Amino acid sequence: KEIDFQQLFDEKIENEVRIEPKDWMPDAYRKTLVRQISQHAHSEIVGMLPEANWITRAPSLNRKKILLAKVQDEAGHGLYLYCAAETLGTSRIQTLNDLHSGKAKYSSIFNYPTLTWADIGMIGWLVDGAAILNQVPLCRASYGPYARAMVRVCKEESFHQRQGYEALVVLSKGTPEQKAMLQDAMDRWWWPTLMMFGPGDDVSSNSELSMKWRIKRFSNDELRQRFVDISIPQAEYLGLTIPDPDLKFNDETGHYEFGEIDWEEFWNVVKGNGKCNKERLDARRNAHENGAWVRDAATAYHEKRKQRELE
Ligand code: FAQ
Repeated sequence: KEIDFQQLFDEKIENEVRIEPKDWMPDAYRKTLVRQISQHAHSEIVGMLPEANWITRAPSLNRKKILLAKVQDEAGHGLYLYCAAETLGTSRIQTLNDLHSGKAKYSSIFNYPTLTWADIGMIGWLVDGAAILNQVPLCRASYGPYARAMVRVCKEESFHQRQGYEALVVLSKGTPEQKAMLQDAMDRWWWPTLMMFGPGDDVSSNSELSMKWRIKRFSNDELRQRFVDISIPQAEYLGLTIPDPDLKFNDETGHYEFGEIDWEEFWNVVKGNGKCNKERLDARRNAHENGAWVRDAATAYHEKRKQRELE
């Protein structure tokens, strides 16, 4: 009897059995996973840049050590995720070429500049906070290598978020200048962080299939709402004003209602016209070109060893 691979796949999804690299899967499932995982990997790698900008200027040796460790963690997440994408049959070099040519997307958030030390705390608190909310459900994604990678990534992101919030608590108890710096960072990062969750559900083109295939478990708007509900009390503890005149708590629903997101700004950044898109891609291309000698040396070493084994 002929095996119905599609049916087998559907049953696995239905019964929460993980799909593994050598299993049969629909082409569109493979394609959307390659899309999401590679975008995610690029975000981790490009995401190192705004923070790396402050490693040399961290206010103490201790802060520098923490920031170095965090940025290294992000590199690890990126490499983990490139490996997960490779299990779907893509080559690393193709994935990287797509980033360097500007074809591939990465998270809009990393196209904003880090102007002050408070921005580094904001990235930890808000950006890593948003990343955790989005990624904890991905630990249950239907594709095994992606879901397993997310477990470790989320543990590390939790530490990142804590260190960011702690740095902001210190600023919130500081001088008037430090408090003003904190508020200024909040004013610049709040809205772009809400955009990280992606377009509204009505225009989120990939959501329907990703939810059906149990890659995504919650919609963009659901996660964004959860983020707002969690973050407002934390912002209040820091003594911050939320830069949204329309924000109000709805007693009936138990949720915060918030103002309209500037979607024009979001799509503009996604299309490559944000404040730092060019700078970020230039930095990645330069890093790749400057690292060519390492790849060449590794290849030459490998060839030499192979030759020796033959002799
Ligand atoms: N930026 O149909 P949907 C981190 C695109 S965390 C740019 O809703 P989907 C940690 C989307 O790709 C950040 N583009 O898409 C860290 C699609 O275009 P396409 C990374 C965006 O996939 C912290 C189109 O819009 N996290 O790096 C964005 O169902 C601190 C339509 O959107 C992840 O990648 C955006 N914000 O939902 C590192 C998590 N949003 O591909 C360093 C995994 C949407 O059709 C420092 N990814 N687009 O051409 C996901 O969960 C999903 O892919 C979403 C988007 C939720 C991001």
